Amino acid sequence: MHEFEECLKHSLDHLEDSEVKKAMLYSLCAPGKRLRPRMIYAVLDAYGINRELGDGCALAIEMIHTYSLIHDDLPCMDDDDLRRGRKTCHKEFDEATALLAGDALLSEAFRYVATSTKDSTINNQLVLEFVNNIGANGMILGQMIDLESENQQVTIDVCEKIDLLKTGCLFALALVSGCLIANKKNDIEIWRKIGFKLGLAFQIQDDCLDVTTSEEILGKSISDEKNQKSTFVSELGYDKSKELYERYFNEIEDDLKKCNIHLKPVLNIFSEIRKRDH
Ligand code: GRG
Repeated sequence: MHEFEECLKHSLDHLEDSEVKKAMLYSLCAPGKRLRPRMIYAVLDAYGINRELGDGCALAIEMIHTYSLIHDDLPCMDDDDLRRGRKTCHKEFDEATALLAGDALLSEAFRYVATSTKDSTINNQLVLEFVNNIGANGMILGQMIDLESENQQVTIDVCEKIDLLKTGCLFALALVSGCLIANKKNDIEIWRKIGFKLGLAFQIQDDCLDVTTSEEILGKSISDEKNQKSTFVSELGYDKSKELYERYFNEIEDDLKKCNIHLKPVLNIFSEIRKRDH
């Protein structure tokens, strides 16, 4: 992933120097796990396709993920101070610059998606997948329902919907993008299903980590309790939540084994996620 870090560092070289560019790079190059780009590369590896073909979408999805984190941390959302082991973007710069940095990362992402392969039909399909998964039927809708649920006790079904939209959509998008770039259209819906289940498992695991792990290790503020948000752990308890996400991880492995691909690269990243401590 060393090369990907270099790609990230240079991904905004075409922009004029400015405070907003500084803020974009500050958040983009902060030490994240790069899970979504790595999922794209893992799907390409699984089909034996050259990884470099995934660079455009890998940069784009990390930009979109970073934009969502910058906005999620703003005072009008979760109002957090710590992200990826550093001060949040609005604490390091200011609110207006952080808002613009998020907006600009979203815009720049589409430069990379629209030009990601040599095949314009595939590029168009990728753009639509991005829009569907990150927009007001996807990640944004998840954030809206999440904000509306603050200070209220919501059902497990609502918690599940929020997690599928906020986290599952980007995971599904990463896996489906890899599949589209590999030109394996018949497999798209299998990857989508795996991505959503993985997002749900990841988010329930995140709720569990929030109660067992410190902010120092997580590298982010833990604000669900402060913001009175219902989570799987608050509704089901820790043990049942852990049982549930372990069951989802097992089901994901079973689903994967049904695919006619070289499993190792994808299993590796999924088992790394399963074992994570932050
Ligand atoms: C347009 C105002 C506006 C908002 C955008 C904020 C937002 C919509 C959506 C929020 C999405 C969000 C923050 C979901 C949580 C997703 C999540 C699991 C984040 C942590 O992912 P990791 O652990 O983080 O992969 P790193 O830092 O390792 O990349």
